Amino acid sequence: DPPATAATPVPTSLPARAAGVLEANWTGASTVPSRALYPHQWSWDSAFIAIGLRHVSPRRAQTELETLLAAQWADGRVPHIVFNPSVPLDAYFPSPDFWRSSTAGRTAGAPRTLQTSGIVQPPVHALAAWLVHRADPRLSRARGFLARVHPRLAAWHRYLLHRRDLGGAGLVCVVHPWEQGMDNSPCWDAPLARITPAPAHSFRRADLEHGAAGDRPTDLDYGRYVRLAADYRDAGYADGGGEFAVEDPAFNALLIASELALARIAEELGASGSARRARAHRLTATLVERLWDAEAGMFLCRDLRDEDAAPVRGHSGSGQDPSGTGPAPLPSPGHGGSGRSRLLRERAVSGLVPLVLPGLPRGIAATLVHTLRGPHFSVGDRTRLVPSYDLLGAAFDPHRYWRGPAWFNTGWLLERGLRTHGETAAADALRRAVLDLAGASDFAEYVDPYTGAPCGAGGFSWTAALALDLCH
Ligand code: 9YW
Repeated sequence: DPPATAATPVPTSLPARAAGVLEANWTGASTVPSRALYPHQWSWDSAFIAIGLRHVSPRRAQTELETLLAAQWADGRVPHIVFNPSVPLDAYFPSPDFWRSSTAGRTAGAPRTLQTSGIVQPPVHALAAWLVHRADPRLSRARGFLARVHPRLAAWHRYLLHRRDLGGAGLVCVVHPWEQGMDNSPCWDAPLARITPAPAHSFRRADLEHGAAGDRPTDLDYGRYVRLAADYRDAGYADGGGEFAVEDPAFNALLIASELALARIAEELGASGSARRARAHRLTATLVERLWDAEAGMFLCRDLRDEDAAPVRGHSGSGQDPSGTGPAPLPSPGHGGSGRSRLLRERAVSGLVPLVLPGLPRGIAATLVHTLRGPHFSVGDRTRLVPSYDLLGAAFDPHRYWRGPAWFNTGWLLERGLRTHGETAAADALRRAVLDLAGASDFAEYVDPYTGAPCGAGGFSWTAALALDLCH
């Protein structure tokens, strides 16, 4: 090697580069997912970001979650976006004037002064809060961090378990594809096909100014997203009546993982965690009962609005708050446990995420590992990182958002799942892949699962945060 000169750039380590991304995307109270494409605070992004940020600044990681939870609605929902009032309205669509949370969301208890969206995202927050606490317990106790976030997290879970149990079986439903966080997953194609799209001229997409059209959802997708969100808003964000209702495996698995974290948080605060642990156990059994598909060797989504599906007998509704820590249980607004529903046959990464659950039956965990390695996902073989969708699926596209590309948050979750179930070598390999591709792609939003080529936004916060976490 030639001797280094003043002009030779000193290679910066991966953790330092990742921390640099988080620093650049920090706004003073929270972190934007990406400066250009997503200039506000996103809910599950903030949870993943806090998990990485805790290694750089436990204080900032706590603030990240506190800022998000400060925008919680009185009914317990944590909105999927908290808008930054200093960002111009046309920087992101749908903007606050679309959601109109402070007026349309009044009955549901939206904040009066903050502007938010009215839908939610996966509940990774209690898990994040617990991990953030553990990074610096002394600081956390001195600031009363867990004592302050615990009631909000408990209310958040209560909202999901009571207001969103639309199937009456105990699992939580998403009422919009954006809620599950994997916006244009082929899982939504069938339930979305029933939705009449909003006319293209009635809205203006801002995402295409920052991302390549071939990497993003289509205009037709957007028309349907807009229609569903507008209908929800026009119903005052009341739950139960919408045309889209799906039980998703990742959303529910993350809720269960967060219930387990809430049990530990309760214990740290001197209360009992056993009721929450028991509930997590029951929910895991319900997840298996409702969404496991032995033939596919993975979990699938259940569509609750398919009029052509055969009626199914429901299970007993959750209806209770066994923790006894919150207000009286609310009646479920769903269909009371009966109704028509159908498993959607698409194989998406969401159906592998339950591997993160320690209480998964051993045979199911082993089958998931097998499926991860098999031809549909080819992890450790033909793909470099877990694809978001079935490599053999008709809708597979290696570049289009959640229809094939590999994302780092799902990589992180599956790494954790593999480790939880004793698959140490596979977990180590996935960890290496996440770190290599995060660094090589300059912390891309997502990558081509075969080549690792970067797609979407660069300098993406959760990519940096989760890579940072895996460095520790
Ligand atoms: C959009 C912010 C969000 C993520 C979602 C992802 C995308 C927003 O970006 O949705 O405009 O499509 O799908 O999971 O939280 O990073």
